[in-house]
Amino acid sequence: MLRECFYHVSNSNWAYAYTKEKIHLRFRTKRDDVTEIAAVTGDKYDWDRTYKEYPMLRIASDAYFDYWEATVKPKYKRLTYGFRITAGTETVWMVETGVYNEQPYPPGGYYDFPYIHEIDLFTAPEWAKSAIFYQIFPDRFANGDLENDPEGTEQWGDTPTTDNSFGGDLQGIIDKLDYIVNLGVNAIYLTPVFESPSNHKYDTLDYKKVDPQFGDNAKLKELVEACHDRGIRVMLDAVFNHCSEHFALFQDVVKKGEKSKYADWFHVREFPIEVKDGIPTYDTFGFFQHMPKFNTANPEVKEYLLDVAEYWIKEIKIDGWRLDVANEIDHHFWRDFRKIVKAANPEAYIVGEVWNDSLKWLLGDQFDSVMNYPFSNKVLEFFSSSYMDGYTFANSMGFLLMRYPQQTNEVVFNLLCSHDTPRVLTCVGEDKRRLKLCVVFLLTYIGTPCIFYGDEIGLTGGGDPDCRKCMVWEPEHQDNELYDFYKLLIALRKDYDVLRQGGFRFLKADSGDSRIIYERIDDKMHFTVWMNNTEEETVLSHPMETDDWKDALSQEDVVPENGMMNIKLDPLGYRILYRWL
Ligand code: ARE
Ligand code: CA
Repeated sequence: MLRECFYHVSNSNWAYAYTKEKIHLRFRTKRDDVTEIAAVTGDKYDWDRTYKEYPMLRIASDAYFDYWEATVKPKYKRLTYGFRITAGTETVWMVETGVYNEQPYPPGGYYDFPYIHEIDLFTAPEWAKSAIFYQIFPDRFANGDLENDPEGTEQWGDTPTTDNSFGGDLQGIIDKLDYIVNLGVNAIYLTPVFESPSNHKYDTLDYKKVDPQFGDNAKLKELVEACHDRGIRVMLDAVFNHCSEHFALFQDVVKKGEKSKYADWFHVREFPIEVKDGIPTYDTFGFFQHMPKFNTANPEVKEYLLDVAEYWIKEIKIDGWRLDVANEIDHHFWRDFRKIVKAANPEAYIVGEVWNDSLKWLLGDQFDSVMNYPFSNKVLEFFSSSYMDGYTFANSMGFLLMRYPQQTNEVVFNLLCSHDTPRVLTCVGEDKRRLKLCVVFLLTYIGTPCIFYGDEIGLTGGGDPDCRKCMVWEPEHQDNELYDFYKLLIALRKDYDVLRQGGFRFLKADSGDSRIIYERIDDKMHFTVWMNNTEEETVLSHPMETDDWKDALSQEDVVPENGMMNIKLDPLGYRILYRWL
């Protein structure tokens, strides 16, 4: 056994309370090295009377490691524990003080989960586990009111640039709600809508005022109410890392320098405020002088922005916040943000925009979720060509799943693309068969999926701003077959809880083979998804004991032969089978 690969840390994503009664314990070993692990547990105040062993299941693997998990239910909310690890005839024990050939005398030196406090529990909003989001960039979705079109509004459908506008607005979204409902999504995420001089509104002028080119505060309230009437939740975009350089309080600092009472609202390196050799004398988002960075550690700034966060929840009952550049704001701010937001709406969904490993924000005291770009990158890499094999893809997914507590994995914001990235159809070389494989995976995987507006009717686009083309509304220019495919898969996910909450496992993910099979399973249903990520027709086979399988899209019976299910797949084809348990 390679003891150097053993890994566990208490009170982290390796040991956390999943509910007020249950603790998830995770352990890492070298891949294919260990045959059995048991969590040996007890209450340190009366070990003998409370001793209990829990076999651990191997729940994921990546290129180097196997990951094991056990769900432990301590009788008295306290848990002291260690691990007994076996490979063949060799058995060792690992506790907090180290690895031993004999079981250390408990409980001294064992790991400790001191007490499950319900108030500390990380619970994500229940509705987010069943949400299917649709992301809208308001200027480009639908123009419902020509009166509010800004000066120089372009012809709808012309080429987007970093600066031009097309007149999209909130009335346009209201007008298209039937389209959104018909697609089947049950939540929308709007990029910023508050007053700002840009077309993307990520440089805010007024945090409590809807931008006039999108409408007004009453219109936003009307949109949210219209969405709620249709069972659609609404998440807005909170831009608290920075504001516009024309934001009045920043301008006060520009004018008065250190004498301004807002001088400490920003990170000014040098007064007077100016731009020297292209670099502002104050901190900004990136190096964009038009986006001065807030000093969110300043209590006045925190109070101002948290008031904004609370205002829109209380005022128009929004259902969540997506947090722009979330990783560059301090943790104190986000801890207070969560308290204020959850007090205003305990079911509010908090999604941080963090492109990297986000564990520090996902331990229950800050975000519920993050935009899962690492997921997008791997899904696009695997399905955009056939060079990555299933083994490598499965390893990537396993590695990502083990990053976060299960509570986050169940509501992590899974996307294929966004307003910041090239569109999925462009990433897969405009091959709609590959696009469909990405979408099947997105909509049958763990987490909360989000579809970027227009993907469903075949919009293409490279990086920003090309990914922000105007939505196409003429039916003759929409890919209706693709729309129906999205609608079908969205309905499938909505119809079957196992696709949202069930266990996940790869059944086939081999080296040198891009064809995969994976399953979703719970105590009622079993789904298997078969994917041929190659350009050749194939037959995928996997042992299946029972013969009551159906095709989830056609409902036709699919029967194994002599205990072997043989599924014929077209090039870049897929099939989804299911059975009731
Ligand atoms: C646009 C163009 C720029 C151009 C600029 C001129 O993209 O090339 O120079 O206009 O003004 C908003 C607008 C953008 C605009 C930008 C700057 O939407 O159109 O740029 O403001 O004015 C990193 C951050 C992440 C950030 C992305 C863009 O970590 O938070 O960069 N995303 C948010 C929003 C954006 C928004 C802003 C931030 C600013 O979603 O839409 O941009 O409020 C790697 C790194 C990531 C990096 C990512 C993308 O993966 O790990 O950290 O994200 O690449 O670059
Ligand atoms: Ca308009």
